[in-house]
Amino acid sequence: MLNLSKEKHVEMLRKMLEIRFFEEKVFELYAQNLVPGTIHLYAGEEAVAVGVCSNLRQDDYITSTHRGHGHCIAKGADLKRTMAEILGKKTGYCKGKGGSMHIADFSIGMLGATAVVGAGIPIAVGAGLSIKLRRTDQVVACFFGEGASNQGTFHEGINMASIWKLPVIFVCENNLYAMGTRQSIVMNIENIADRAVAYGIPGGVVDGNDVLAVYEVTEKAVERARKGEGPTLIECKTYRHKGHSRVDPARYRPKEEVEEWLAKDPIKRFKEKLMHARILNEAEIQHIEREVLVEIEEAVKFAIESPFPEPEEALEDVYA
Ligand SMILES: Cc1ncc(C[n+]2csc(CCOP(=O)(O)OP(=O)(O)O)c2C)c(N)n1
Repeated sequence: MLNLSKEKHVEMLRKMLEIRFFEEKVFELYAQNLVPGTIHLYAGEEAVAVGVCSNLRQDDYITSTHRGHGHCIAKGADLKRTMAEILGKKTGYCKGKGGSMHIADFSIGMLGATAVVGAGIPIAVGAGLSIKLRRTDQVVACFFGEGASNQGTFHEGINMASIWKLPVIFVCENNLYAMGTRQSIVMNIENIADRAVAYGIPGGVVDGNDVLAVYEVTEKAVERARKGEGPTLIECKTYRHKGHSRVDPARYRPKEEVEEWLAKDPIKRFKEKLMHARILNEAEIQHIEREVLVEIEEAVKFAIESPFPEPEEALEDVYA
């Protein structure tokens, strides 16, 4: 266990549960035809977003991906407004016009999810440059998948962040597949973190299903970034529990592989660790779970009862 307070451990477990229960609910709501557009669920990868964001201050930034609900929640997004946006409602973060893949909340440093694979990377580098020019000690955590690490944006962005020593933590969420494409088909390396060498920055692989391990490596990267020493590339090995998007049954994944990763469920493992270290007992964990379920139910109720935007509002807040 790490030398963290009981409150911090509880906060991390609570955030992971919020993400899991939120995603389970979104999965159900989609089946009820209440979600316009598609969704990409983060269930199974909670330890990454929570391990990273638990090191960040409110004024630090993150950039996200098409699989962004977990990043939003980990950075402190409002569950009600997030759910409302996914359901296309007026009370959502983008007034119901952005949907699942475009949630942003500048007040908590969440610079935005994006449907364009790899597009969050240059945004993070730009935010890093702005921090450097403003001479603050903020940092940016930039989430992206291993598929995105084959995009030009990754190579150009990481190079620029390196030469200018920008305070960016590049967090590669390696869930083994980009849509249905296994990493080994499109890359001749096993670890994306090896790419750090090419840009002269530290890089490392971490068990992305172990929230404390992710926390620990991020802590060092954040410290380095705050001191003005530049970026770090962290590769988190993890696995999405569901298909790429809601309509993907993920039949391309071998059954044994799915079972192996389900057994390494990050929430189950964290709960076991907490109980083993006597930080929380089973009853306390169940109590937190019940509280989180209520929170999620309230978010769903809020979203369902909220109105859709009016047709006249269609062109408001549109920039391009
Ligand atoms: C520029 C661009 N190319 C292709 C796509 C289609 N696409 C959507 S998600 C995805 C796979 C992304 O894989 P990865 O970056 O590993 O993230 P993951 O879905 O595994 O979290 C692709 C190819 C896209 N949205 N944007």
